[in-house]
Amino acid sequence: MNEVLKRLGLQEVNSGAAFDGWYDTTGRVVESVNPTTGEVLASVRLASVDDYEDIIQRSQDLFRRWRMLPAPKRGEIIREMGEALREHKADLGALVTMEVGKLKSEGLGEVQESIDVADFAVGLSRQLYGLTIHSERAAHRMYEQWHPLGIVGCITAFNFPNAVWAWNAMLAGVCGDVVLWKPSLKAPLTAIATHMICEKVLQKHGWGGVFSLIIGDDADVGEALINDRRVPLISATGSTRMGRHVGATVAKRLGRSLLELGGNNCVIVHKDADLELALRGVAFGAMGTAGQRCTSTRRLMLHEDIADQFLQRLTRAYESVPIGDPLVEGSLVGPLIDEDAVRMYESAIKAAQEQGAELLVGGSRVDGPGYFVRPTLMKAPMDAEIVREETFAPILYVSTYRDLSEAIAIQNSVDQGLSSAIFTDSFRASEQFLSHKGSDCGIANVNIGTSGAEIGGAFGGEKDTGGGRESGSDSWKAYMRRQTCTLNWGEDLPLAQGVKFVI
Ligand code: UN1
Repeated sequence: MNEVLKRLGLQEVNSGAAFDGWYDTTGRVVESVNPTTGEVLASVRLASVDDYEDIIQRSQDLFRRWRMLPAPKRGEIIREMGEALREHKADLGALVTMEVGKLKSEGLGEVQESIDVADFAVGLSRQLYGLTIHSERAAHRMYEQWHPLGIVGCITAFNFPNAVWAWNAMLAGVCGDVVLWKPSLKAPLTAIATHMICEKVLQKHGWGGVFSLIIGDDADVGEALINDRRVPLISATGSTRMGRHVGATVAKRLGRSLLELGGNNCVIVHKDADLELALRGVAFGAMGTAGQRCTSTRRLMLHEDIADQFLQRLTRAYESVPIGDPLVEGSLVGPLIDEDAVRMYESAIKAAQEQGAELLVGGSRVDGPGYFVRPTLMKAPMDAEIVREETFAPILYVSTYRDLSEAIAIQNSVDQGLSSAIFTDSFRASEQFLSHKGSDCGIANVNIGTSGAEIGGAFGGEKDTGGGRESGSDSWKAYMRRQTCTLNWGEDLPLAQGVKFVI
């Protein structure tokens, strides 16, 4: 077995369930394949609904104790997790690259994102504060406080197999929740390695199980999780199709869901943009991570005055971008995750052509092992059905505009609402883009591409993106329940709104 996997404690066949130690799982065996080579890295024996049930019961008990540990003390444990992630950054980053095909620097960047959010959560553990509100009644005091919720179910996608769990777990952990992680079956090894690194810290302090792991099929374990009333919050990252099902199921039992779903992110390059900057921003957004970020740039609107010139430069960049093994320095485009993803890439290009798009660069698979495809640039009518969908592949649809309001309207015309960007040196254009009548997305950037957000901001989007916010700012509130408390220190019992009720 590969040295990196060995160093991270992975085995040829790994268990798919953990709560303060591993379960002897009995489900089918799923292989984790390196998308660069098509080789099997290691396997996982999936967990069952019985394993799930056991973890939930133990989590309920553990939660009752964990919530009583003062938040700053929980923060101290999270701080040590950040340290442990730092220690294993090189190996864990390499594993991300091997398992999902991200560039080496992106694999490392992903682990850094987890470290950053751990640091953020440590500070937060001393800032989980509520408001004090003036009461309308004499000798009364009113305030809000925040309590832990309970068990948080965290469902993650393959494309951020480490950081998205950390966004949720580090915050939920300091908030006093326990977290059960159900990772993607396409990236189980990163989940297992991440779990082991953090679990070791928890166990050292006698808190093994605060973060638990269940790797299983959606049809049994996944359904059990989202239907479970003992799990007050389900945080799910993935496709809009998945999120619609999770959201509806959780809503039916009046649970809470935090959804971070598909994007169809647009960059507008205005007539006065710094074209060099725009070129780099669009290239990273559209080709980076082989177009497999929810924040990847999928649509490009060019002002007519600069369109020809910009498109020429972009075409050259697309033609010369190095595609290859993401572990090798210099590669800029790695593989797609699997054969299905390649098929979806191919069928999207075909559909786009049928719907009036013109292929400018790319459009085909790269021969050889692995799931490599050529980054693809297409001139396309922005109202074509395929352009309105999220295809998780490096396909960029381009069109032109004359009037900025028209470009913004097109940018907003899709169902998804995650990320958006404008490149401009005009104060007016930038402010229009950021105004109430501007971008309708959860993320709106100026002179920065659509992907690569920092953890300090709240991350998420509107409409079909699901409305959830994770990571920075006040996203922690999603992991707690709010309580409004009114205290009467007087000798009378006045009723609010002047109501009289004298007995
Ligand atoms: C995702 O693709 O699900 O903003 C998350 C970014 C990253 C997170 C992406 N920080 O591109």
